[in-house]
Amino acid sequence: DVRERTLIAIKPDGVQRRLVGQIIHRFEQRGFKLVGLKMLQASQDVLSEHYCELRTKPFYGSLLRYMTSGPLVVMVWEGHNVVQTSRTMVGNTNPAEAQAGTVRGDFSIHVSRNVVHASDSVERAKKEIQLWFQTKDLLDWESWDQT
Ligand code: DAT
Ligand code: MG
Repeated sequence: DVRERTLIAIKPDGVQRRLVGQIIHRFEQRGFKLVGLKMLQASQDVLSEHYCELRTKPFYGSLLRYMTSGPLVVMVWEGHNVVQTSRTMVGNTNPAEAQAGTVRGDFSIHVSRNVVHASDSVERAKKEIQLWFQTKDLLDWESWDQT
């Protein structure tokens, strides 16, 4: 499905460390299409919905403190198999196990500061995109190379 979409978020450490451009560059270079982008300070409400499946984890409190510690850059990327390919590009949740060449493998060392979020399934991606974006803020633009 060439219209598949995923949610990618650059976490506060990624913004602090000036990695925004490099991360966006990797998705553009791979060939995905940017259809939504914004910088924001996340609210507890949105984050507790975003990470609802982790509510009972021991690290949940510190995860929410980290995610609200500074601005995020939240994006929607579109293209064939974008959910799965993005997960590969982002790398293992634990940077110690993330391959070199992945975002986490190249830019991070600890699971609690792993630079970037990527939706883990097409279903979750749909929910996350709805949670972070209004439909009107997602642009359905046509690539020149497809006309
Ligand atoms: P991912 O972000 O790769 O989808 P996840 O959904 O399992 O991973 O967890 C969400 C985030 O929670 C993860 O990016 C960092 C944090 N996290 C996960 N496991 C953790 C752990 N054992 N200790 C601290 N933070 C953790
Ligand atoms: Mg996840």
